[in-house]
Amino acid sequence: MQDAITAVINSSDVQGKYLDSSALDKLKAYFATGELRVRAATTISANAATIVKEAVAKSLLYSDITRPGGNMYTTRRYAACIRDLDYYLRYATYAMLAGDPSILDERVLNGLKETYNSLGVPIGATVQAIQAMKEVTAGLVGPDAGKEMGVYFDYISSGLS
Ligand SMILES: CCC1=C(C)/C(=C/C2=NC(=C\c3[nH]c(/C=C4\NC(=O)[C@H](C)[C@H]4CC)c(C)c3CCC(=O)O)/C(CCC(=O)O)=C2C)NC1=O
Repeated sequence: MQDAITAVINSSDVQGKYLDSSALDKLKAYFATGELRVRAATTISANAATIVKEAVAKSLLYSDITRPGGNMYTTRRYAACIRDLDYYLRYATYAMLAGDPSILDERVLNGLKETYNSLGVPIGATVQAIQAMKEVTAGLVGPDAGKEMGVYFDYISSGLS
């Protein structure tokens, strides 16, 4: 896993240089948003179950997916879906705190599409639910932190697509 600081340092180290002004600007931007990130993470962790529930209500409930024959039908599969959404929310929050998406590649997206395809989990509907979490989260944490979280929800969505 990488974060905004190690990303900048690693790329300077590869070139055997001190941080140049663009690297320093990236660090400054990251440090300047530190408080925002920590506050957003606190709000998200206190409201995680609500975020998932509202996102499901916005995107999946009362669709064919929750009816007999749908992939969320049966309590076991419904619970697996909710659990997956909670994973996405938690890992997007980690990535937002780190200011870097690498944790998503390593711990979430690696092999996920293949798993979904082999189980018949619909990817389009999953992406819709992730996008619904993005909206619900932005509503809770405000536009600036919401935009930052949006980067990582979108990263998961495009990694799945
Ligand atoms: C932390 C990283 C991580 C991820 C991301 C993860 C995902 C993940 N989701 C799974 C299943 C599943 N995922 C879903 C999800 C859904 N079905 C729908 O129709 C909805 C659109 C969607 C929810 C948004 C369902 C229903 C299953 C169970 C499928 C089955 O067993 O038939 C499985 C198969 C094993 C299991 O059932 O636990 C994995 C590995 N596991 C991990 O360890």
